[in-house]
Order: sequence, then structure tokens, then C-alpha cells
Amino acid sequence: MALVTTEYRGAVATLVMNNVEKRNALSAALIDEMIAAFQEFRERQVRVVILRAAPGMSVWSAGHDIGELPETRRDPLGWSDPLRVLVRAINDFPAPVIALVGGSVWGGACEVAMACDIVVASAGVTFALTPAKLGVPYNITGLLTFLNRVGMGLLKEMVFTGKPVAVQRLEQVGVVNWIVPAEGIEEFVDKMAEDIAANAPLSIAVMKEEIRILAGAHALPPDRFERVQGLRRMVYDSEDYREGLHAFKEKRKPHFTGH
Ligand code: LCV
Repeated sequence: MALVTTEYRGAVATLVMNNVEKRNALSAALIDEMIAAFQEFRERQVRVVILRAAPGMSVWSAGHDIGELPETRRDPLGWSDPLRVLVRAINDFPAPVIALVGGSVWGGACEVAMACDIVVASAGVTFALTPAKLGVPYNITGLLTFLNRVGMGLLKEMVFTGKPVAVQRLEQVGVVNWIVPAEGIEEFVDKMAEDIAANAPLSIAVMKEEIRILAGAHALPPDRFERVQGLRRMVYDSEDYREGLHAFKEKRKPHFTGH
């Protein structure tokens, strides 16, 4: 059964994440289908992409498929990890991607939503940044995605507590562009997509890329980069990282020791 479905309405495409039983956990299989869809959108010169979960799902996406995280001794969020590939595909897509968020968003799925150009959410949804719940050292391009969207103060609260945050707080800081009642969110997003699709696609594509280049323009001396990689390796080689994965799989609370 397809894990995603695509719909077209003029120059607007909708990508529906459809893995209900796994709460759209971002497995390699799901992401492969999403990447293929983005490739098709590019070939069809789509001018706006709407990224959403299947109608009625209370979870937009449960984040990285925890069952696919490496047990240890390998970066769980390395360059070629499917989640990283998906975030880059959204960033690189030459047209705006609108996240239509009608359910809760977890972990790496928060980065997927925040990598989208515009986020429209229904009242009542929450976003939770979960690396600390699992013992995962999030990667720096992912943290930069968050930093560019969330801001330092709220980002630290979200990553340190790992608690779901109400969409109202995220709208206050611009993470979410609009909060719309669930019954009207599809119409709202369709209208926005039509407005965008009527504008000059080349101008929009170039401004999207310019903004991305500016947002990512942070010089990082090689020794600082290597320090970051060494620190992250210390975490994903730790007992705590293994404990976080096992606790989730055994459906129990983790007991972290700091080793
Ligand atoms: C695999 C899952 C998942 C899942 N993976 O339904 O950002 S980082 O660094 O943390 C990064 C590594 C990351 O993104 O990690 C993932 C972070 N995600 C989470 O912590 C959310 C974990 N999931 C949940 O808390 C619940 O599943 C929610 C609240 C999303 C939905 O709860 P609900 O009661 O509706 P279940 O928990 O019963 O889940 C239904 C099935 O989906 C699987 C889960 O194991 C279950 O499978 P089984 O029926 O085989 O038991 N599932 C859910 N999330 N991230 N599998």
C-alpha cells in the first residue's frame, strides 16, 4: 500500500503522508516515496507543494522511525540519513512548500515542518523536540533549522524539556505562520497556494534560494566543526543513547545515567 499519495490541482501539488498505523513515522520507505514525489513535482514544474498527513490523523508525523536508528557507533543523523535527505529535498525544492499541520508533530518531523517555507496549523496541535528523550545528539544543520525558526530561548526550552509545545506559543515567535480552525484549514491553505501559484515562479524560486543561503551563512572554523562531531560521537556512543532506544522499543520510561 502506498505510504504517500499525491494530488494535483493546476500548478499546486499535495503530498499526503499516509502511514496511519505507524503515525507517519519517517521511515526510509516513507521518505523514499516522498523524495520520489518531490522529483515528480519538479518534473511537472509544480509551483506550490502542500505537505500534509492523511485527513483525520491526530498525528502529523511521529518523527524519525526510532526502529531504524542505529544501535550505536554510527551517527544516527548523518548526511545520508533519510531524514536529512528529506529536509534537504524540501529546502532545495524550487517552489514554496506549505506544511498543513492538523496533528501533533514529533522530533525530526518538527524539522521537516520547519524546513517548509510556510506552516499553517490547526488550533490544538503541538510540536515536541525529542532528542533528549531518546539520548540523541541532534545534528547542527538540524539545530540551525530550528534556530532560524524558533529562536534561542524557546528552542532551548523545547530541546531540554522534550515536552510538546502548544502551537499558540509557536505562532507567537513565527514558527507557525497561521493557526486556523481545523474545519477551514484546507480551504485556507488552498487559497494561499493559489495566490502563490499566480505569482512569478522564477522570482519566487530564486528568492527562496537566496533566503536559504543567507539563513545558512554561518562560518564554522574546521576545528569547531570537528569538536562538534567529537561531542556528538561521545553521545551516540553512550549507554544513554542505547537506553533511550531500548526504552522506546520496550515501551517503558528510560533511565539515563549520564554515561
Ligand atoms: C517508530 C513509531 C514511532 C516512531 N518510530 O500511537 O528528534 S529526535 O532526535 O528525537 C529523532 C531521532 C526523532 O525524530 O525521534 C522520534 C521522536 N518521536 C517520538 O518520540 C514520538 C514517539 N511516538 C509517540 O509518542 C506516540 O506514538 C504518538 C504520541 C506519536 C502517537 O501515540 P498513539 O498512542 O496514537 P502509538 O504510540 O500506539 O503508536 C502506533 C504505532 O506507531 C509506532 C508505535 O511503536 C506503534 O507501533 P506498534 O503498533 O507496532 O506498537 N510508532 C510511533 N512513533 N517515532 N515507530
